Amino acid sequence: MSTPRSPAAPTNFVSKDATHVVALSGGVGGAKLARGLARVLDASELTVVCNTGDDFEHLGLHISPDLDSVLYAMAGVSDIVRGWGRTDETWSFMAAIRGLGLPDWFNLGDRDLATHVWRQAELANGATLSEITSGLAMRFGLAHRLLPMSDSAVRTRLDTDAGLLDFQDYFVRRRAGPRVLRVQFDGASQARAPLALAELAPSLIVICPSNPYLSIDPILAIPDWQQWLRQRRCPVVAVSPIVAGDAIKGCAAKMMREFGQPVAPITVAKHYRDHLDGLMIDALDAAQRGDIEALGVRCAVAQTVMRDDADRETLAAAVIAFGHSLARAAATGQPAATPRVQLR
Ligand code: FO1
Repeated sequence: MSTPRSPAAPTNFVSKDATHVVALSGGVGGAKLARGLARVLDASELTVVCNTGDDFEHLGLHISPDLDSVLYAMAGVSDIVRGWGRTDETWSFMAAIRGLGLPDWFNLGDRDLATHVWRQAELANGATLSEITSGLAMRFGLAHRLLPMSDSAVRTRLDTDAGLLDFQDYFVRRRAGPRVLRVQFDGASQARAPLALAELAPSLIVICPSNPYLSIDPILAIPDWQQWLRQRRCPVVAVSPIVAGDAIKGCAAKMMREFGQPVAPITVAKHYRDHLDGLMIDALDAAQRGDIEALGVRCAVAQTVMRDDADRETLAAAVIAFGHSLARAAATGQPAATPRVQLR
């Protein structure tokens, strides 16, 4: 039985007229909500901070999968079905790689390759990952700010029943098959955020529906981001990546089972509880609302599965309304009203 706690830092919230949402995101699920947020917020109202623990070097190229998934989603050029890479992709490069007998387990589409060649060239010129990301964002016509969690290398590695594996070896080459015992983020304790975080004064922090262990924890493992979260003056709201006992995509559900945890939004609430004020769960999990609130985390119910841009916008607007209702409630000392969210 877990002990209820008071919400993370509500009495310190400052009431702000201006909206500035900082969204912490991984790839696929996070990218969808990032797109929704970008569609309902002005350029000055949103910063997306992206996991780079999945980054690796492949065929001489620096690959930043989550940054690219978010970049492509926000720009409206992502492949919705695959969840990664660009739409209208062609695969001549991969056919040529295969023809030469080179490693073909990680697929780089022809259009995607252009991003990688430019990123690699800029890195060779001495540019930082955040400089390159803002250059790419500009080239893809993004109005909103997109940041890597750090300019230094942080590498997610998984201790598994098949040994210690690099993230992409586990996730793509071995199709997330091995049993995960522990996750580590090499380089995180020395890594710095890519800017002075006092510059980011959000009215709301959103943890996107990404894998908590693989996509959000690498950001939380960096001391600058930890301290920023601890000193925040606004609510933190997460969207559960778990719906009806499964992950919408990826291996979060499998990892929860391997860690002996229920595959349920409450596991997400407990995982983030040091930082979390509110959790948005899917209508299919509405019955779990009371258990989550008993932890001291406010809970709102919505349609969280995003099939199209209308879903992404509706969820983004609901998350913002939920977060700001928590800030208002803390400012007035009143309990936050249960957010009424439109269900389809
Ligand atoms: N995921 C796969 O499952 N197979 C791939 O071949 C693959 C290639 C790939 C290329 C570029 C890129 O930006 C992402 C890519 N991903 C691929 C996704 C990547 O593994 C992500 O790290 C995961 O989706 C986790 O967010």
